[in-house]
Amino acid sequence: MARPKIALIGAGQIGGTLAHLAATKELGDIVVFDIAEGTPQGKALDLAQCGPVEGFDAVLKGTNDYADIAGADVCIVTAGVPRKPGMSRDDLLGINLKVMKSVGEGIKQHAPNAFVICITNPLDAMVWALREFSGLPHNKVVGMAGVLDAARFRHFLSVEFNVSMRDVTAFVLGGHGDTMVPLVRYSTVAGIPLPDLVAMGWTTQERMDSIVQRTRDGGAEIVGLLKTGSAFYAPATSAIEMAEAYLKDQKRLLPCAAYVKGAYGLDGMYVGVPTIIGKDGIERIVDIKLNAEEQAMMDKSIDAVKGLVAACKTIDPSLN
Ligand code: A3D
Repeated sequence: MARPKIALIGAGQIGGTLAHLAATKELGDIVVFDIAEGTPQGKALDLAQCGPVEGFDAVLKGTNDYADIAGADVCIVTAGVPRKPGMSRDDLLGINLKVMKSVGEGIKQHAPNAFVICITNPLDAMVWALREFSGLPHNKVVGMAGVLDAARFRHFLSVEFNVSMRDVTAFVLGGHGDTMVPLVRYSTVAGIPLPDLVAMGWTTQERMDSIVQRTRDGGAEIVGLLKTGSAFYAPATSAIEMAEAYLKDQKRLLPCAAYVKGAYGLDGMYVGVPTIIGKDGIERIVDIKLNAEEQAMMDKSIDAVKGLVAACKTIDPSLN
């Protein structure tokens, strides 16, 4: 049986890390596409030369030609620009919207059956635009944000409690921005909800609140440290978890920016919600019950995403 084909659109910091992870996990053969000449070719060759040492079998190819992504099973999109210190994700909207147009058209022409994972920011608006430009079914186009935001939350919690990260589960919903919604009530240590752990004296409400805020600011904290770009290791590993769930039909329950129509009272928009990912892409949206406070945070986040989508439509009237 032929190996799956994974196309990585964007060969920058995240794209290169995605290629390395996909190769070492032997998820398939990998094509790395970028408009920068030489960058995808150089990264693919460098990574291919890891093969003999790491012992993986994967063909890696770098290209500037969309025709090379033909027939891809999975496309992961990081093309665009990342933010610099002082910038918000929303500041990237104008430039990255144009990038989504060319990427969407490339995927539509050459890989219309792929499961597409968008990482480019501002995430919820860009995955929506990418879906519009590509015309692929909504269940096959999804944004990566919740897995990363939840991973950040889980990391901070495991350090706070001094327990293994493997035993910490967390949910972060809503848009991937300052209004994201870390759900304390649905986050646990081995099934014990965080509010119970506060009541048990494992931490204080004040410290819990500051961890929630640090999670919301998780991306900015890394941008502030790196100064020249944004996080790339954890974003890449998060997207690979989603790609693997699709390729291996794992039916993973992962928070993703998915197209929601009906659930959460929404009338058709992309936003972070719990989803099941398997061989059909987004197979189910999990409509969990929110209390009044959580719903208010979710509503605020939804409004922020709607504002970004409206801005996209103003910049590119063809999206109306
Ligand atoms: P970077 O290292 O700059 O790589 C981006 C690559 O895109 C560069 O190699 C560019 O040459 C390439 N590119 C630009 N325009 C095009 C085009 N039209 N077609 C193909 N390739 C193009 O950035 P990065 O890898 O660090 O980040 C990529 C994106 O991910 C940015 O928009 C970030 O803001 C975003 N990001 C999202 C998250 C989420 O959690 C959603 C986290 C971190 C970064």
